[in-house]
Amino acid sequence: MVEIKAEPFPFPARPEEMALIVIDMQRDFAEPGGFGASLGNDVGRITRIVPDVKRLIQGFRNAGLPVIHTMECHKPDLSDLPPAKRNRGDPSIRIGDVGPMGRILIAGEPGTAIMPELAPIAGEVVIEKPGKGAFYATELGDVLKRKGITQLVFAGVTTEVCVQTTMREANDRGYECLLAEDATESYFPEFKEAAIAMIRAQGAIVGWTASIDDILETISHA
Ligand code: TIU
Repeated sequence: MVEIKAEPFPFPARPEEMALIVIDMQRDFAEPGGFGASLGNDVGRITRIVPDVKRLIQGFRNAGLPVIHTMECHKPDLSDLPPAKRNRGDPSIRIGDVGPMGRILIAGEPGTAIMPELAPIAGEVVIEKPGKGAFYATELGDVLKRKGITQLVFAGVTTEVCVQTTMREANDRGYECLLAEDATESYFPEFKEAAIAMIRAQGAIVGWTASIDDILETISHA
């Protein structure tokens, strides 16, 4: 066992049982004309963390540890899109509608793709998920079991929506969860800060948080 410097106390790492989960680094959340922008958000906040997420992914690849990517997306016939999700709020265009990057959040459309800088490489698992959490209605649990993974490092967007939801799902399933603070972002800085605080409060009630450098320092020497 090795330790990663983390909050609220060191993370007891078992690198051989660890995977990186990169949540939803898709064009739809980061580029004008996509889903994030349709909800009225400043997508520039997301684009800014791309080099940091890339560094974390590269560190896991260099250490020979699995990188798993997720994508929030729906089937072209919308059969996995509950009306309650499609009809939520007052977006400028809805999930399934045609936007400048193709149909919003639909599998296979250009805007739904993972950003090219962070694209999965051969052999990396990509989980397509219809919900905010990556365990709901996906094969993620089976994939992790098959690989013998018990510890998850999290990156991606947005901190308080898909990242936090997936961390809570994972925590309830018995995984030890560590959030890379500088490899996640929200459209709302105050929500990112609050999500980090609530994850590690009460003695890591949902999980730990750490910097990319401290995570890579430990796994590169493991
Ligand atoms: N809107 C928002 O903050 N997030 C999402 O809709 N999905 C993810 O977080 N991936």
